[in-house]
Amino acid sequence: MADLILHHYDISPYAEKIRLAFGLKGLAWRSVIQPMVLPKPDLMPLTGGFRRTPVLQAGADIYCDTLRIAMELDRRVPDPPLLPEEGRGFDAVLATWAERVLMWPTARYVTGMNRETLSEGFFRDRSAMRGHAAPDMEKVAADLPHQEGQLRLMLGWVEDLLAGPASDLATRTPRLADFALYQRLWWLNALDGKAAPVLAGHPRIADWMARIAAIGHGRRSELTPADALRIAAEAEPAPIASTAPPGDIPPGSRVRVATEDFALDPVEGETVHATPTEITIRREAPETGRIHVHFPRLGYEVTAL
Ligand SMILES: N[C@@H](CCC(=O)N[C@@H](CS)C(=O)NCC(=O)O)C(=O)O
Repeated sequence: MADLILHHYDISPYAEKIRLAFGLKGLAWRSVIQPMVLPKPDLMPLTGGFRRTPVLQAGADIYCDTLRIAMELDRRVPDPPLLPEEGRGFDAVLATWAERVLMWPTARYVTGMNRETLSEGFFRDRSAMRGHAAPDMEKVAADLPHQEGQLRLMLGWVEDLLAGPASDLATRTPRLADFALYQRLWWLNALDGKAAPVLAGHPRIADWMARIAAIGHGRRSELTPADALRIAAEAEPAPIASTAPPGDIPPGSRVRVATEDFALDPVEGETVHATPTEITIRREAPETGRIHVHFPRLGYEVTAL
């Protein structure tokens, strides 16, 4: 099987999910550092326009979104599973809450508290990604007490969950959902750590985070973006052997796949394979030749062209 190549940057919380997944499964992987902001000239030929972080590459196969990456890692190394069948409803609710609700006060509080470390270009890029004008830094600073209040409420809920309804998170073998919650809290320690004090006074969260951090990142070695492109150009996409029932989109359809949230990043291509949970499209780029780009269906809109 082709080597696993993660396109990421070190302070990406979503990438931290996948680095921990490598640790959990004891995997060796190659690390390609991509820019935090656009342009991303060495990533776009691989994804066809998807800019989000992280992206997993295996030869000429490109996996977008941490959910789709986890599906592929489970296919390669089933044990321990990131997406076990048992408990999947609880896991999906936990991950969705962490990444769609807790996401916002953590993102706003960390970037606001560390605004002097982050460049103006970073704020401009993220606002443009969400279709907004660049933020006024005075307003960002003035909003911090509100964000901190929201965050403290939610951290109280997580502390409560760990005490009772979700106490098995403290003992079970971690899964993707555990890493989804963890990555939001890990982000509070990121950059200059100016947001980290908000975590104090939550002993269960502290113990649980230490347990997850101890998993580590597996065996990482660096690779240049140019080498990653060369590997894609020299490879052919892996044959898709699927026993899944056919989905709603016949193979060979020309489609556009775009995230449902703020950064649309549409990618166009021809369907190779589609089921209710995943879709794979074929693309060609001069830098890479033929590529298969894989997405989850959750959170992505597929439009027939
Ligand atoms: N649903 C996506 C979300 C990924 C995401 O939002 N990542 C952030 C970085 S942690 C991002 O893409 N930011 C913009 C960028 O890196 O260009 C996933 O699970 O992979």
